[in-house]
Amino acid sequence: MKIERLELRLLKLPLVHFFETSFGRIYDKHFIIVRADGDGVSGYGECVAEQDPYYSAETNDTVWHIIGDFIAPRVLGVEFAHPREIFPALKAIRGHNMAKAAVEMAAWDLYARAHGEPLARVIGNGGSARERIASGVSIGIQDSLDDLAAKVERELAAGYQRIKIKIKPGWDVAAVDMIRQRFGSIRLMVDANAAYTLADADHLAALDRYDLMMIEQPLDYEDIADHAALQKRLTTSICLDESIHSLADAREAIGLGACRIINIKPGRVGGFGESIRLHDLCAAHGIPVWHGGMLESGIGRAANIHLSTLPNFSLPGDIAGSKRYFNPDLIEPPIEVAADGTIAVPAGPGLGVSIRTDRIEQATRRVATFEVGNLNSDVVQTSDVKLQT
Ligand code: OSB
Ligand code: MG
Repeated sequence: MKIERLELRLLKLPLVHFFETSFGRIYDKHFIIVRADGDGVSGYGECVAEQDPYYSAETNDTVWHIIGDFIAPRVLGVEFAHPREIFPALKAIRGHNMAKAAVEMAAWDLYARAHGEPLARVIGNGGSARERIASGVSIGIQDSLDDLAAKVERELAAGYQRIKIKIKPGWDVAAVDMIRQRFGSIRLMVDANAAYTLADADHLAALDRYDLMMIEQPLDYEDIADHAALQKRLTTSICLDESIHSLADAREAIGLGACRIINIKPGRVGGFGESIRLHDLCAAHGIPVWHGGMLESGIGRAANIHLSTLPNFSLPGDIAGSKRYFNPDLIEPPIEVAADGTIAVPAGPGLGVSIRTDRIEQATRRVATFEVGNLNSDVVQTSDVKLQT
């Protein structure tokens, strides 16, 4: 496969409902879509970097810079036998996994489309992949416990197989207690997005009596050692999200007993190639994984569904229906969850969904294109589209 042209678009799309984590509240999603042209087809990738460096150090602006100045020159016009060769080809660039993953995702889609195969088959090396994936929801911090109860009720009625709520100091034990009292023994978990420290261990241990599936990323985003100490003091399983940036991080976390479960987000680890290796490493150590979410549009969401067909994705992921996020979505048909809380894996080539380029165009705030032979800034087309307010 060979990428002849890369196009970056920075999009702004309003969220159907605001999303609040321990980092704060957002009403709109600002994100980059990558289109890769080559081998007579186009592939799409979605970047999970956000406007602010809160979930991760990367932002849309750092991604724009790293792709344009460092990734594009290393992939354009280069013959790759398989998209899994792309991450190793970017080894000289330290970090910036979200930027790498966005380009790599477009390359996987391009490769799968050029071969007329669904992405899931390429990811699974042609093996028979599952046709549906188990879906859960992530419910942000709400203005009141009543608002939270209304949300949980709606998502359970929609069929979702597990509920995750975001927690932070001041919005934790009482929220979980309320859900257990009102909704009984549903599959429930919490995600702290690094809002606590080891000094909160006794407070967090108060969650042990609620039979949670797991507590996700309670401590610092780079920490592994304190998580290991905390896991010894909790009966609830710890799941790491932010702390796992690489296979080396996962090996260390598993070795130290810092978690019993790992959340996989391709953007966090540098793409599908690394996600597959991480999935396999966890499988070899008896660590179940599930697919995380970053409020993706249908493009990233479809890709996540394909990856989730691998066998050790044995817990419901944060991959829910399009209409919880964007209306309309950037794809047709939108991703939908069935009454049994599962989502069908799109069956067509590549991502298996059609891309609504008109909607992408409408949401675009900035465009840049990079072509073989047109790599210096004189010929790179960067135009700032006037912001609509
Ligand atoms: O920690 O899993 C997270 C969204 C943005 C940043 C971090 C996280 C999340 C979610 C949302 O939990 C999951 C979803 O896409 O629904
Ligand atoms: Mg998380």
